[in-house]
Amino acid sequence: MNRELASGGTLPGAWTAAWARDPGRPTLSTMDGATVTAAELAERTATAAGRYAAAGLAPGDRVLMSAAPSVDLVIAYVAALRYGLVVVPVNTAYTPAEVANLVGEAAPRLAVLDDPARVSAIPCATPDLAQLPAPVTTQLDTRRPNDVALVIYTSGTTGRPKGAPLTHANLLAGAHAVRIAWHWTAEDRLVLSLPLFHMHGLGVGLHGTLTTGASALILPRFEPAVVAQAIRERQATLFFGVPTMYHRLAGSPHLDALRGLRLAVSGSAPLPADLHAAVADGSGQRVLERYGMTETVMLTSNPYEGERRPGTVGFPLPGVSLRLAPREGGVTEIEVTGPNVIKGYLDRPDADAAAFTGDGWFRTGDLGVRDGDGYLRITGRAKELIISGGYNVYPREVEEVLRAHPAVADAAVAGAPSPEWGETVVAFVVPAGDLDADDLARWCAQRLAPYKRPREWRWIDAVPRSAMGKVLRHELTP
Ligand code: MCA
Ligand code: AMP
Repeated sequence: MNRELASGGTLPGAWTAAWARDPGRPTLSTMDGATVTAAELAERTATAAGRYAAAGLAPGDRVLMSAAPSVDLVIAYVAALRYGLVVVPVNTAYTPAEVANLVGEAAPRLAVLDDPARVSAIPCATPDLAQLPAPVTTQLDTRRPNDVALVIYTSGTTGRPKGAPLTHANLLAGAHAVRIAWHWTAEDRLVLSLPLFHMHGLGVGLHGTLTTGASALILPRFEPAVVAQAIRERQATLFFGVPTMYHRLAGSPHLDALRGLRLAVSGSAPLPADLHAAVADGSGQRVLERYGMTETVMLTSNPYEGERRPGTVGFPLPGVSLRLAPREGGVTEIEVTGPNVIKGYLDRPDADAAAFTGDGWFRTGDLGVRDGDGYLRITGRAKELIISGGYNVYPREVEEVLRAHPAVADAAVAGAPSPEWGETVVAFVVPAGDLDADDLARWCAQRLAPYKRPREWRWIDAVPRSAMGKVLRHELTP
């Protein structure tokens, strides 16, 4: 196996080495003309780390981060890792109740937020860390490869959220794997318009950029016109997006801008073959689809050189081993292992027992087959998950909110196909009294982030269930 993938190392170890190789190289920029060179990033992250130290945080402490992409956020994040903090990224769309739940689980010492009012139980700072004391000099870059860098919470089917602890070694292996596979070099310029609280934007976009010593143009949000302007004005070479972003680009007058890129990558949800074709027709860009997971960073990718086959996710990335394990009904589940894969969830032996095989492989919960040429095709999910616009919605979490409403006797949710979102959430409700969709929508709005809220409502007489009481989701027809 490639030494960089297996030997571990830490993210700051790789990043500071890249900065030292070329201190004058731009690493981060924004559309308003700000540029941060490698030397400036080294200095500004050292100063920010000094603020964490001055605030009394110690290496190993957790810091929750939930903010729109910005240079300040990147600096706060990189500084946290350099100081040895464990970052807990949280979706900015979460309601105060959802954030409070994660604060309870993760017990962070500090929250870094655009809007400090979103968290009340612990000290908060904005991404410029202005609320923290003046910096003190502190030790940096002392973490070991097997120390945890990130804890990302996923929900799933078992009530309490599960924390996926990603070590420096896991994340660095993931970054090197895509660097190698996609021929990423220090000359590349990525347009980064993904959120920085998920693996796609953070673990692929940002970590890949910093590990390679390349640069990223940080956009606060995805907008087709701005992405196109960024590609043209900055001669960008790379763009990474979820299928919804390609759908929006394809439906806009800006698709042609992708022509200027060296590589456009899609992931987080299936890229429909007709969308792949529409992007190719309108921009000449044959989007490279890849497959990954929070717990594993990236797993497979279509080839950089050679055929990028629509409807498939290609071949295992460097360092990743993949096998197809037979399941009931003649289907096969994708199981993986490699230096990129977490060793277990945080304090959740129940979740570990479900997610890992006896010989230590990770069960992805995704069903797949290899086609005649070995390309992996994802054919379905063994897990209960709806993916909307690249965001995960766990049916059980939404159902628990619906069932808690006093006028709901029972409820179930399912994903309905959507050309824009991939899937949208549809609720099937058994009323227990007078109830209308507006009431329920308001109830959900107080408790669930917008992307988790049902977009459509169906009233039914009974939720179809198995003898064990499990919702028979395939019998719900959206
Ligand atoms: C926003 N809305 C959504 C979503 N996003 N509804 C369903 N699904 C969504 N994903 C809501 C908004 O709150 C709003 O609701 C309405 O839809 C329209 O919002 P709009 O302004 O059009 O949306 P947007 O803010 O432009 O967001 C669309 C987006 C965003 C840019 C596609 O969803 C996004 O950034 N998605 C990327 C997610 C991502 O990075 N996933 C990676 C996970 P209302 O009308 O009620 O106000 S990591 C992963 O999956 C693995 C590791 C992997 O393989 O990558
Ligand atoms: P997350 O838990 O947010 O990391 O989401 C990971 C899940 O996203 C995977 O288990 C897959 O179900 C899905 N996923 C990621 N990339 C792809 C892809 N290219 N095609 C189909 N599903 C994908």
